[in-house]
Amino acid sequence: MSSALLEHLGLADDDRVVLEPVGDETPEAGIVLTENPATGRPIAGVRLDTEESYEQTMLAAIAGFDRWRRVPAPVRGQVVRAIGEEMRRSLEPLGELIALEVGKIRAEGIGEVQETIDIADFAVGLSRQLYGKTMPSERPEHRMYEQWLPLGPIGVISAFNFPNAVWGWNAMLGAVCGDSLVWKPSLFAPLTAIATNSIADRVACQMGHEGVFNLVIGTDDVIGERLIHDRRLPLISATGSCRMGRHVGAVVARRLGRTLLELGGNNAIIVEPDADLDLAFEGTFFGAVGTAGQRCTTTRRLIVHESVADVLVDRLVTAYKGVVIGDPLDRRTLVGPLINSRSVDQFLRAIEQAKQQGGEVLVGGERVTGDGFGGHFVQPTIVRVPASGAFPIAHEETFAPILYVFTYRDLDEALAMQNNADQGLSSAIFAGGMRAVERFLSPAGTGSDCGLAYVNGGTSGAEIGGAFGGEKDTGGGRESGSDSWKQYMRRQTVTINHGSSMRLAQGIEFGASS
Ligand code: UN1
Repeated sequence: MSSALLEHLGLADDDRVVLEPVGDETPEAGIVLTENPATGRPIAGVRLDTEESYEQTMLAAIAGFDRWRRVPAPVRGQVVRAIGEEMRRSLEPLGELIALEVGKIRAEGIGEVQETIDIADFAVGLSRQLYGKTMPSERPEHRMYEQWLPLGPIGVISAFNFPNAVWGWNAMLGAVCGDSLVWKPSLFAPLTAIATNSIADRVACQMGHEGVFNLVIGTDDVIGERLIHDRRLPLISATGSCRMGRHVGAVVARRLGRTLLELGGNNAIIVEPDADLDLAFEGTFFGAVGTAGQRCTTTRRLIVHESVADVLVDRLVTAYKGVVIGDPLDRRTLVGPLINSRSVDQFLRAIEQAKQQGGEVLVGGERVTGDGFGGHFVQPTIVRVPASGAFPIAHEETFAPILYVFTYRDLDEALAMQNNADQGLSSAIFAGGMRAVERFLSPAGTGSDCGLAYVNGGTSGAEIGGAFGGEKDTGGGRESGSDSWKQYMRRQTVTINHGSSMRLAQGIEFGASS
């Protein structure tokens, strides 16, 4: 399976990919092994970039930018359209590669590529809508307007869990905005990155545009640090942990660069007494179990009214018991492996701490081993939180399928619990009546404090059309839809005097003639 797939996606011929020999022995210096998390076995070796090759790529991106920014935006949109078409043709193999390399189930791998296709479509339309405003000047015979200009080569850092779509959000928007990209993907998903970037670069080059889509693969120490310190990159868009984001934010701020940070989440679903419990069940199930709990939007906390808690939780426990865990490429599987053994350790440690802090494990809580489970599998887990006392583990984002269940009596209490998290990415309420919904969405800002708020839908699975991101430790950035494109451009306010006298703003008179 894997070799045919690598062949099909052109990876077998890529200079960076080392297919043979891939054994258990430590690879030669400068090569990283990417492994299949379902088996724990290596898939291929990938050559890492060095400082020198980084510099070459950077120079290509600078030259690429200088040519690309001169291409009219709607023409750039046509290149993005062709990339979207090529992604459509590669939908299944690319989705399968994602499943193979990061362990998300096939349907979700394909869904991720679909997300890139969707943002490509969005970006094509956008390429004719990079609108600036016109504003009336206070002075006669003056005109004022703003225009949006390409920003530069931009740095993109992405995490393992969305190795294709997060690039898509940045790359498709950045490209129509006239930027070139230098992408540093996760070292857990280098093959997906190579396949993804090759598609975009090949299409762009065939249409005569070299140096727009660039890739650097390397460690955080060597390549990551170079990238974030590099003053030639006016924007660093980074997705990953809060710890990483804090570092990137500080380094880029010191050089007065721009960041777009999309970091962790500790997302909650509130379930009101009059909620449609079928919907609440489905939303929670996908939100908490999907992608084996490895989305930044994963539902980590269920805050359920005490009157419906038992019914809903019993139903979830039954469903969790029936979940098919296994090979992500097997179409029956709902839960694939975690990305690596460290994630399994963190899962086990969180469960241990939950128990020590008085939590009751209602289902799951174990690592899954045995035949066919050579990789990093764990059971989706529900923990009931003790009625009183601190429960600090629920404040941590453990990147694994653990759902903490809290109960509440009144909505204010539930809203306070939902907002009592360091991060502010995604939130949801299931409710029948509009009063609770309106309090959750209050225009005074007293409801959910998150960047994403869902009503009768779970916390994960955003469409591309909205701005995606969140507040507090989530980093404040907004990617994907709406007006997120503005972050990939620089704004210029233009004032034109088309008269024959010099008039100063604020009515100031200055000079001898007055
Ligand atoms: C992420 O986990 O970093 O809303 C992104 C979602 C997806 C994106 C998740 N569209 O769950």
